[in-house]
Amino acid sequence: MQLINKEQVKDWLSVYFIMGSPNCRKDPKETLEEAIEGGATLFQFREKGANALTGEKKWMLAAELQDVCRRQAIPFLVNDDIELAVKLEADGVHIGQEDAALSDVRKRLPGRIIGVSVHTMEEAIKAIDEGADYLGIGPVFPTATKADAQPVQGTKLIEEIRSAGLSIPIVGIGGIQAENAAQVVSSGADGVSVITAISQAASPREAAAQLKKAILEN
Ligand code: TZP
Ligand code: MG
Repeated sequence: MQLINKEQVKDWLSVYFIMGSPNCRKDPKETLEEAIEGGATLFQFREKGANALTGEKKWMLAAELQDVCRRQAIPFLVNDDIELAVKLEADGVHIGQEDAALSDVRKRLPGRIIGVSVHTMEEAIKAIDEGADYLGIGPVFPTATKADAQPVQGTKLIEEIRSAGLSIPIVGIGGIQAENAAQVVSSGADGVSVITAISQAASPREAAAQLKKAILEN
């Protein structure tokens, strides 16, 4: 049985901010605070890439950012690291195809949000059957943020999933900015997830507000 309300998840996905310390132009805590003030609706802690923190330092940053999310009342998700999510009692996790199996993650985090990255219809159907709470689909547009990203796929898979009548919450990812966000939502996604558009902006607050505006106007 699905414990998490699908409509609530769809709302949370609208302006979904993802980052870790290597992505930020300013201090990560300040970046996140500003992003939420501007309209970010969900946060995923993704500490990856060159100079990513590990061990105790990673956990401390995660706890600090979780605290920001709690104070500003948005859910805090962890990318990949199930141990960290369990230890912090995070609101959920996001896993890729190479990460832990969804059924195992569900056992460790009952009642939490579990998002899964999918790149094909087969992967989407499998994730839905296994009880994913939302699907992350991309890269929609070219991105320089994820070195091992799959080929750019536009909005094709999002459209296919909706054409098949599947109503699972979906968020697009990869190269999304305020200028192209509406295109992602009009293809059938419930929201956009971004790293660079907010974390590298001179004003993360303004960047999140612009994304929110683009989604709402759609
Ligand atoms: N997965 C697919 S593309 C991507 C991830 C994590 C990176 C998205 O980053 P940006 O900076 O918003 O393009
Ligand atoms: Mg992963």
